[in-house]
Amino acid sequence: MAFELPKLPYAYDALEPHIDARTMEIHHSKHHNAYTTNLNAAVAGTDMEGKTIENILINLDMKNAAVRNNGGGFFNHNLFWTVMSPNGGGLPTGDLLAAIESAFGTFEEFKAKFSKAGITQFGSGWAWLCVHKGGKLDVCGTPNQDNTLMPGVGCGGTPILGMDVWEHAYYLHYQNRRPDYIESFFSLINWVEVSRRYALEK
Ligand code: MN3
Repeated sequence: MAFELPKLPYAYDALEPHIDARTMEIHHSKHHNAYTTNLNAAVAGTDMEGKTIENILINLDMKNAAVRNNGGGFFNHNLFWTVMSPNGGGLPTGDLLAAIESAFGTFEEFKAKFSKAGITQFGSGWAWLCVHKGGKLDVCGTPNQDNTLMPGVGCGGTPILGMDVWEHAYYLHYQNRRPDYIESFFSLINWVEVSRRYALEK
């Protein structure tokens, strides 16, 4: 069973004005599609074929550049689309908000730390909110398509919120203004979905 490009849970123009429709269309139909196609080619005929993407990444040989880059790209974008919503933004609630306040002090301190991870990631990469077994939260940044499921990458744990800071995620609308894109991302975060993932992984 090959990996498949997931459908977006909303239209390409649904996240405007924060992320423009053209960026979304290219990002999903070209970039994410290419990671998916290349991942399928990279695992074909190996003992990774037929395994879940999580299983592949957790057990990854980091020297396998094709699976590292394309498996990371496949997983990361699958997560990215679901943690944004046209009805997103605002504050998390319940257990997730309590865990954020426990780990970072306040929501605003979490926002500052997560934003800084994205702003200071040199070149292409991601910012993550991760949960360790037991429920403790962590924030980190990773380069390229790496993520914290991979051995020895970032803060470890399972990512429940990911923010793409590759230029392809924002350049058409924001050009070099990555901090403005990051501020807008907070208007899109689907805290219902992030909370659902937190409850599954904690
Ligand atoms: Mn991307």
